[in-house]
Amino acid sequence: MTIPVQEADYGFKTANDMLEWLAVFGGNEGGGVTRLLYSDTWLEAQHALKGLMQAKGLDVRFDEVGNLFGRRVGVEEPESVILTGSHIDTVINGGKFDGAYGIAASLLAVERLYEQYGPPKRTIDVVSLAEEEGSRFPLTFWGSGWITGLYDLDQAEHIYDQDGISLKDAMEKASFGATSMPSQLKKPKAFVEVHIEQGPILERKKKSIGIVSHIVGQRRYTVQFKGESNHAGTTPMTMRKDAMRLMAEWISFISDEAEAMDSSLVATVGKVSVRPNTSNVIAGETECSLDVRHYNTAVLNQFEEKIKAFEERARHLGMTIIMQRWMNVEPVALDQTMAKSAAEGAGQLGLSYETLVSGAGHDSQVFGNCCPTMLLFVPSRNGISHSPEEWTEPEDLEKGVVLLMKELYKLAYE
Ligand code: HGY
Ligand code: MN
Ligand code: MN
Repeated sequence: MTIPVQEADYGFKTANDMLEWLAVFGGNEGGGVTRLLYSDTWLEAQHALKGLMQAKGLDVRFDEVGNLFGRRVGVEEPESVILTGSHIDTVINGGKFDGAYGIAASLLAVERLYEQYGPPKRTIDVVSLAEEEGSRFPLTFWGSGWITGLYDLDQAEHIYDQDGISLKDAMEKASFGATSMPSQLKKPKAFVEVHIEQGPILERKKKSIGIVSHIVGQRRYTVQFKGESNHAGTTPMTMRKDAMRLMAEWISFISDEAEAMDSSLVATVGKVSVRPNTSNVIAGETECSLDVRHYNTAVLNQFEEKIKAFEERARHLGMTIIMQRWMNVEPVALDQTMAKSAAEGAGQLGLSYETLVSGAGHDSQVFGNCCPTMLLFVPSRNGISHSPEEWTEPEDLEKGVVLLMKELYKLAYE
């Protein structure tokens, strides 16, 4: 496949300019962006970023799964690697800031540090991580999970997207997988990620920077409801095994339970499918997603028990519910020393900041279990994300870059 690389002069001086350019890859009507793992738009974006990194004088390479690295080699401790970046993939019709901003901010920070101070003592790798969202395949953090050893390649064989394409086949079609060049899978000395908050706290509290202390635990499930297809006109209400009605009841039940159980617990059904999905047929089978999050594992366990109890109701109606958990990421506390350093840095720069828990999942929660990790936020307008309405003011984007520069200087130059 020839990769059409968007011609650009690469002279970006702001994150906003770089994000406008990057949003072309996978840009949808109405301003949203869709870049699903190993899709053509994903591949174009990674290759365009490779061109940008090369134009900035970085040594570039891909690893087996398609993570893209742009390296500034350290002159004193080249083996000591500070990794900074975020993910290039998006949700379907998402915004242009989620993930991409962290890559843009890291590229700008590394470029400005080099212009001002020359090469670092320790190596800095800017990384465009292949996948974080779990938007195409029932798996998340494929990029950071590969680097940290959470995943190996044969796991890709038995995971399929909704068109029945395996992660392995999609990876190899994009020229990655075991066939590609071996990467230096080294444990980074630290990981630093800058990301939009995707929530309302910084805007509401009028703070420029979020310093993340913890990232919530996250569980994702596929839930199947099995009843019996039948005629919509001749089947009395009391004689139905209506999988659509059961799913609707279940969604109301789990939502009410989550609201009642704990004000920090969130449970979301974002995706449904119906078979045979015909207006004059009682649905015999339905399926939905479930995304559950909380900063305390005990609450996640308690909620899981609670919703399993609903299966008794289904049996009583002569129907079945099958709940399959395909993701279970524990809550993670990020490095307190790095968080304290970021607070000092923000203070020295005159940037207001707030320490907070992230309700959104991030690659930082994968790296947080492998090396000292720092996650910084910039405000999201109206707290909106995973939507074409996602927006952060250019001056807020810039504040994130300036603080990232300061923290990378401490990690790689001092
Ligand atoms: O879903 C999340 O929290 C993240 O945006 N992937
Ligand atoms: Mn993200
Ligand atoms: Mn996201």
